[in-house]
Amino acid sequence: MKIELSNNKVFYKNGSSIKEIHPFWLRERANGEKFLDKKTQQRLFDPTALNIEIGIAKVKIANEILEIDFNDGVNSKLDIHSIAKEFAKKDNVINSIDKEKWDSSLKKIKSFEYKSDLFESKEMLDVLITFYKYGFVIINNVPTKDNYLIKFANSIGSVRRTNFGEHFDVKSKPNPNDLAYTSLPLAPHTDNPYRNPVPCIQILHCIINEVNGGYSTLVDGYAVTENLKKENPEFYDILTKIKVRFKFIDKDVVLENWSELIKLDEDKKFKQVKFSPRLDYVPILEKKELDLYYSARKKISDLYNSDKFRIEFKLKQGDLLMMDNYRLLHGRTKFDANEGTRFLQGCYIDFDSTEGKLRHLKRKFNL
Ligand SMILES: O=C(O)CCC(=O)C(=O)O
Ligand SMILES: [Fe+2]
Repeated sequence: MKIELSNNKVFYKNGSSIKEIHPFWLRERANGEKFLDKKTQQRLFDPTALNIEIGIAKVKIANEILEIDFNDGVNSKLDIHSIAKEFAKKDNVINSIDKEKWDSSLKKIKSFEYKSDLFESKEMLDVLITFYKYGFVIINNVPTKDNYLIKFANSIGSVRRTNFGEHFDVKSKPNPNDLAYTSLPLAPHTDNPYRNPVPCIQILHCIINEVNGGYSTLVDGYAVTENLKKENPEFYDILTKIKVRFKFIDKDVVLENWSELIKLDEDKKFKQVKFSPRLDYVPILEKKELDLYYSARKKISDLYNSDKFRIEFKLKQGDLLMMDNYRLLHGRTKFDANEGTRFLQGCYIDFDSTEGKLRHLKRKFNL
């Protein structure tokens, strides 16, 4: 990418293509202290109130700085590199971290040790990169007293409160309002598909684990759906098209959301999986279409539950598991509550928390 000038016009050259940059696009980026608040980098003027016919009176490039005099009297100096960065049309911080598909052959991924200054450290960047690569990360020895989980989550971003509260206690309880609060096994599922929007990231923090069972399980929904796309394109296709209804009922709330089991982005690439067969209601369709849908759902369920894709590990006291609820499925093996206490605390945060922290740390360490 190169910026070139000709006849008071600014062009960008990419390979053999040369295109003019709209003068108003450059004018909107006027960045002197009259135009941009130094601290917040927010505009001190409203570009929608300007005449969109504004043109360029004079322009030059010196020392990688594009200096423009606009014909409304404004002078602006723009860093060529910051203009070049704007030509990537997608977020280039998160998208530059390639997702690594994994299955049960995944060797132990890097786990991290908690320290009180973790959140502002370079290591935190590593924590977040691991999270974006694999869809989960584990941090050992996180303090377990006084709902420290909330402090932890709020040190990355902000806790997303739900009707379960700011956090929830995962232990076997009398009259549970969710099967998570029993000692039953939980097959791989994504959390809260009935919410709008669905919570992005789940954090589970092990406070006590005295039982023999109660292993945590994880499945990479990205790996499974890519496998399905290759092996059974017809199944993949229907699961990306039909919206099912997810529902959750409690005494003072009825939550409902419709969604495909495999959600794609605008480029038809993986965006999100939802899977919670205790909560989904398939719409009434032609019998033939339902034949295909039910076969497809059975197939993806078999894959999610197969030994080929599931990893299993035991969380010990202090371990904190942070997982992408749009990419991974999680569950647990059964346990016997008579053997002792198994107590996890959970909460949710959204992607703006981890993305915001990642960008902040990259800026802080000039990366
Ligand atoms: O008990 C567990 O390990 C997980 C429970 C669960 O699925 C949840 O809290 O969302
Ligand atoms: Fe769950």
